[in-house]
Amino acid sequence: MKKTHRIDPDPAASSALPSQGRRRLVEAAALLAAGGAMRPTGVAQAAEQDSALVPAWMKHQGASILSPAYGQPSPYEAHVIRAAIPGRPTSTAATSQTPLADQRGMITPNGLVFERHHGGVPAIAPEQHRLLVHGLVRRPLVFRMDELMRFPSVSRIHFLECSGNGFGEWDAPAETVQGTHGLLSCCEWTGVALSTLLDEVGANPQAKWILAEGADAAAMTRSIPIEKALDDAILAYGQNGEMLRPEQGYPLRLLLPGFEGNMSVKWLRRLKLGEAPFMTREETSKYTDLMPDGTARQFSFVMEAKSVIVRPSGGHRLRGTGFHEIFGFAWSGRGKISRVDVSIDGGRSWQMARLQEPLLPKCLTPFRLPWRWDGAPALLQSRAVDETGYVQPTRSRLIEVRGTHSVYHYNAIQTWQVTHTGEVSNAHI
Ligand SMILES: Nc1nc2c(c(=O)[nH]1)N[C@H]1C(S)=C(S)[C@@H](COP(=O)(O)O)O[C@H]1N2
Ligand SMILES: [Mo]
Repeated sequence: MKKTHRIDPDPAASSALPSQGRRRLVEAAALLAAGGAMRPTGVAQAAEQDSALVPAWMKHQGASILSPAYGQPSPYEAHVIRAAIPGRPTSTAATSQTPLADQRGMITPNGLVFERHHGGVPAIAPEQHRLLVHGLVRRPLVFRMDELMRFPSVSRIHFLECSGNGFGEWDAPAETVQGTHGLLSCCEWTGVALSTLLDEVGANPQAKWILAEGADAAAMTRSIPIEKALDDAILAYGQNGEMLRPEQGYPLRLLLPGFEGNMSVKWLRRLKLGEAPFMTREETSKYTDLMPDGTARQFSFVMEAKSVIVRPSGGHRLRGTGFHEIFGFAWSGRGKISRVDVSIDGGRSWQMARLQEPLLPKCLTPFRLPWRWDGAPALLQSRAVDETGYVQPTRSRLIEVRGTHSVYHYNAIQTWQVTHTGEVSNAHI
């Protein structure tokens, strides 16, 4: 019988390990956990009772191929779904949130990507969709989808975050991480670099801004600085290996990596080049940040560095003391994440988490820290640092600078409180 390693839930047992410091101890625990079972009692007996334990599904053929032809998650994962933010005026000017606590790795599956629609999801037949590019260009052009898809293509993995993500955290804390951080996703986007298309139409040197307009009932319009358009903007038609989902802008969306989600205009139908920003509704009365002195901060395009622990998080209950993996995401609209620190004591002391590779710019970066819970109350926090040296602020520091009149761009350190019974909840400290 194969011997399994075990992690003793008794904290005193840790003294049996060589004294290599607490960091090494928890890492050792993690390795042991990877090679063995958390509750080894059942495993030892399993070998002897193997024949009795042969499950029913080994005794007959499983389901056939193509059932269904487009695959679905296991029915046992039916609880992993988007959730609507309650209290919205209509179901079409509305928002649903990504179930981050159940995301396994960097990529958000297409069916779980949060949705933000200002006028519902239009049903667009791709052969009827057109993209008009005009204004300060040498030759204004109208593109069909099949024409756009003949251009050289690019694929890149980027997060997309609504600048309203966490808006409730200014004063009304949500219970789960889906509620606090769920206006966030990360996909591999495929399409044409906007710079390629601008070459084709011949952007006039006076063109400094581009108006992007969506073909939805909201006719979402935003002004994009030309530097961003030429840098890394994508006209995306692909999402995680398939065509865009209708909710994400089928058949064509703008994707502005690292910028507030609102500017990644879905169902993109028009780009107009001009000399100045176009001052649309969504960049004047909305998507501006009211500062403590009553003035408004305009054009806060970039999503600053942020992170959150998703396992464990609000609504979870730790099942017993001993090993638990702390798992979360960090991201920055300015580039790569360079470090994530994790605290289990509300920010008094910090440990460096392991970052998942490859480290990509403007991309969700999963982080992990092995943790041995001794049963004492804990305050779990994560703090992201990006390659520019920007450090994610504490809640009090953010409020000191920004006040509490803002809706958008809340990026404070999140605290999850763990009680001695293992209940996890949102704590504003
Ligand atoms: N045409 C159009 N584009 C849009 C929107 C919209 O309502 N209409 N919502 C914006 C907002 S506020 C966000 S946060 C993102 C959300 O993208 P997603 O629904 O693909 O997650 O799309 C942006 N692009
Ligand atoms: Mo948004």
